[in-house]
Amino acid sequence: MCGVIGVVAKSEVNQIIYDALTVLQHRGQDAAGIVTCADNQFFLRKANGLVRDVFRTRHMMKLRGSMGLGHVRYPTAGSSSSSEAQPFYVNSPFGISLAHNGNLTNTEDLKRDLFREDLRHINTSSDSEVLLNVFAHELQILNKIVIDADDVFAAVTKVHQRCRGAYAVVVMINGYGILAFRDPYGIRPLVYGKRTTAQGSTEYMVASESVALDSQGFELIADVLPGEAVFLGVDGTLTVKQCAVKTQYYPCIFEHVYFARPDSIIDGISVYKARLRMGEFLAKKILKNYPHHGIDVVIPIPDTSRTSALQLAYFLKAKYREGFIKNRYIGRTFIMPGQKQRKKSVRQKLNAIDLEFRDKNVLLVDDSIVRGTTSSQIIQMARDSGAKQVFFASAAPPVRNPNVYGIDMPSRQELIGYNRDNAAIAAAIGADWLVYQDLSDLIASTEYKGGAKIDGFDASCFDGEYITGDITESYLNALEVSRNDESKNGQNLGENEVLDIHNAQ
Ligand code: PIN
Repeated sequence: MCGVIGVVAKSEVNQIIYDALTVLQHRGQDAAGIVTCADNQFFLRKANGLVRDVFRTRHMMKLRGSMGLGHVRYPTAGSSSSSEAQPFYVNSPFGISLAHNGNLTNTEDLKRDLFREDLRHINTSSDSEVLLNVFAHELQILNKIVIDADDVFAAVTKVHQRCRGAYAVVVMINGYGILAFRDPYGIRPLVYGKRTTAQGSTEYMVASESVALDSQGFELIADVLPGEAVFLGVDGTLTVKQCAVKTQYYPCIFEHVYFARPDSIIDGISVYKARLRMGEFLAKKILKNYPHHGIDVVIPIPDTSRTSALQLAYFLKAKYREGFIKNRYIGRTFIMPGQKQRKKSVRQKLNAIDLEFRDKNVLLVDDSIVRGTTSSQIIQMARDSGAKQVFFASAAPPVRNPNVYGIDMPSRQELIGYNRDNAAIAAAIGADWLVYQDLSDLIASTEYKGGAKIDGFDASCFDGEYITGDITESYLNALEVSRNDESKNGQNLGENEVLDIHNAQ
């Protein structure tokens, strides 16, 4: 998962992009980058690390210009080295830079075609570099010295014809402006907004989540629709066009479960409201399945599940307590490479308040169970703190399938829900009983008056249905090989990366 930003303004944009990236930091803590453009020159700074570590004053001073892009990266298989941090750049035509959230599912075919037919060389294993070169090629073969928004949209139409998978993209074209587009299913989120300067001119921002707009004083205009492209010209113009021949609105439901910030509105759906409703549906299921549940206290596993747990407790008429305190200076467990590190970090990250557990029947709530490693350790912590019985509720259904659209889920073998039924998962994590959200209820959580006008959700990690229609068993098997922890460790996630960061001083 990644976060992208694009800004076209009337004055320097480096600070706005930096600040907006810190607001999107939850979407990726692996690498960060900013590219700006001034006087027909691009200025780029990107490296592994958090936004606050990657950009020093000396970098910011060099990031000149009134338009630019920003990116934060989540580590996905094959994209962990600092050379694969984004934005990417190609010099021809015009000078183009691109940042991307998502994952292409036909990268290998595209790479081959780019090399053999388009005579373009791809120098990394990043699908974003592939995407950039496909776009650049399609713009180049229009053979125009001067282009307009329609030419840019024509190139996007070709990108849709060639690229499969999930992509929410921002592109900066030297001398022209910033383009944003979303794949024909709208799998990954993308919004745009505007603000007015004191002098009365309009500035635009594109971002993965509306919270980035809010924080910088931009007012949300709309979500970029599936297949749609938005062009923000350097002259202050905004042009929107549908570029895909066939579209279906199928955003990723995992954004609502876990990834997005609760104060974001994605595709017209409030993430916070959806999470509240997840808790309500879970409570109803518990009351139905365990009418004599005997739960004394509902305790969230911080942070994401708090919203659902609060509503769950309310509908169960049970107490809600903060039983685990999080060390806020440790990164998210979910993104850490290597099982050993992952196991070690749970206790470093959370500490139990014994009094809230002692002699109580406790319902622990988490947003999802992926590998089950966190859940089993936390259940053990609850028991160590004196809980009588420990029940567990997951605001999402069992994760049984890998994600191919840009969320770095582990391989199937590593998913605790793979080939296990509910009872086996409960036993594996050590819960007295375990309740999962039904997928129909998860979907219903996002439905409310004034909510989204979508066709459905990409819920492939729960139901195994891949909306792009190109995910075969052999694709999943190949993914398996690239995603297991051994292979990730074999890549550049080791000590060298730490050195890279320090050397970039
Ligand atoms: C963590 C959110 N959430 C917690 C991410 C853990 C699965 N895990 C997915 C649960 S936070 S495991 O709220 O953003 O801090 O099942 O893989 O062990």
